[in-house]
Amino acid sequence: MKYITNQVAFFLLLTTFWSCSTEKPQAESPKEEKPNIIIFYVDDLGFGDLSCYGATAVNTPNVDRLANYGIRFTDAHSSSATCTPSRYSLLTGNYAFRMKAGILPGDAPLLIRPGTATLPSKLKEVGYKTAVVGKWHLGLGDGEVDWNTKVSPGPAEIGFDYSFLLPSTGDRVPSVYVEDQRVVGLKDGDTLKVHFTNDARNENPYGNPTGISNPEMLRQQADFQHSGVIVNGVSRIGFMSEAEDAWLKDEDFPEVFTERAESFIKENADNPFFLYFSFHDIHVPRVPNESFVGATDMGPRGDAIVQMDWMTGQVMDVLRQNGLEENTLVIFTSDNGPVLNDGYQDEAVDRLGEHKPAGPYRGGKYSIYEGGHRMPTIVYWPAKITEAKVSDALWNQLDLFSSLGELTGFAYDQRDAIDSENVLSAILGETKTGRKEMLEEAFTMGYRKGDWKYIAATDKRKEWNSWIKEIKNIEGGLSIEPQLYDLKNDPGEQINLASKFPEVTAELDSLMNTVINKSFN
Ligand code: NG6
Ligand code: CA
Repeated sequence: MKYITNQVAFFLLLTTFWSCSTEKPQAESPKEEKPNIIIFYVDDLGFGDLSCYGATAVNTPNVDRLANYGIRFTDAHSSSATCTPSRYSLLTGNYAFRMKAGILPGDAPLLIRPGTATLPSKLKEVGYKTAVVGKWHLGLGDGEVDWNTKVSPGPAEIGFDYSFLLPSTGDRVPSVYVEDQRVVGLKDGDTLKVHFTNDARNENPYGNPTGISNPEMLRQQADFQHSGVIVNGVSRIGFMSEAEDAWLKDEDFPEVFTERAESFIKENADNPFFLYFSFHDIHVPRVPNESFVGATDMGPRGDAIVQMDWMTGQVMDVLRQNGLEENTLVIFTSDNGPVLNDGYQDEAVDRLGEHKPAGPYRGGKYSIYEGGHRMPTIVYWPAKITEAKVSDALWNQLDLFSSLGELTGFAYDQRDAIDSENVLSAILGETKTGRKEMLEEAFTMGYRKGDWKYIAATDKRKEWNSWIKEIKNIEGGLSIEPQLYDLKNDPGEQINLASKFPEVTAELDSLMNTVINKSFN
């Protein structure tokens, strides 16, 4: 796409909506080969943020189409309520607490060590070509990275044949693209300098404009953490200087990422491929392409959802045009729950209206409550899933490791992915029975058994809990009292039954500790 005008965009949206709601996936001749696999991984998209999950203030026809012909899950989870831990689990089949992994800084070393069994490394063993396109946030290199040379280790060392990355997050330096572990657009003689700090009030070693020194240059005002170097009129976390031609422009994301996905798909049309397509949207800073500005009444956050939906549609079109849609297993989901104010003043709070980003659930990003990790999740595969269903099967993204192992026949040692359960039949909608039990992790631990939800008491991070309530209006769920909820009758986790059912509380605590104490390979 070159930049399109608002009117054309609106027309496209309308026609896409029309074609999406009526057009059935084309029946191509079924293939015996292994299916291609695409994971669409949205950033910070909440349970209530899609029209197929009940949103009315935003329209997501391309994603809805996947739900209209696939399985729409109502109790599928990310392993955590923030980005890095969820991504770590998705790719390894293990909870992030086993690696003590939290939100990574922009200059963190590669979190998943070379030699670790990962989804892409295992899929490679059974003949897949593998790629990651989009946000990474799993660290790169071994520390003290020189961004002017090849950065290793990185995705290639943990199983990806091709990588095109936003290396950390849109709000963290380095604000550049990294393709096959080299910064894109560096010219001879350029020296990109990157200095990461979480507090922009620290001294900028490069002396170039920051949100602190030059707030008048900003398109969105930001908090102290996000007031570092100004890139494309938006301040970021950390400092960066020189090689400005390589600096990214947020508005280009939709075109840049979908083009890279398109090339990878076309190049691998004749062999099975695995594409981990990881959106920047709808994380902050939310600076959608002008084609999507005004697509909703909710401001940049709503418009970024529409942009994400458009990108999904573009990638699906490429599949269709290349006769690959029938035998591609598409998994669409998100890494953690929604947040409105995540450091920038982008009107997300003021223009929210009646929209409920977490749907009926309590909490959001950062939260152990269901809003933190119960994710909108859709599975679509025309060759195998022939009837649309809504499923309340309980499963976790870290189950994809074992489940896709079962599907594609890769061998794995359960000690490498000790938390991953094979729930393939639930994922494909053949049964509505998924996991019976599940650990939940988000700054504390919780445990699900059937409809019971337990949250362990903790006396840690009290200040953090009050801070996210005060600043972000998100309930983290940390409490010095144990919590027990009956999700069937109380999905919004309002009535704490821990003292009424002490034996259930004790049982779930003990089950939770059994999982925590499992030993890693
Ligand atoms: C936090 C950032 C937030 C976001 C988050 C990571 C605050 C004040 N700041 O440190 O803006 O970048 O890290 O988000 O909360 S994630 O989706 O990548 O985990
Ligand atoms: Ca996230």
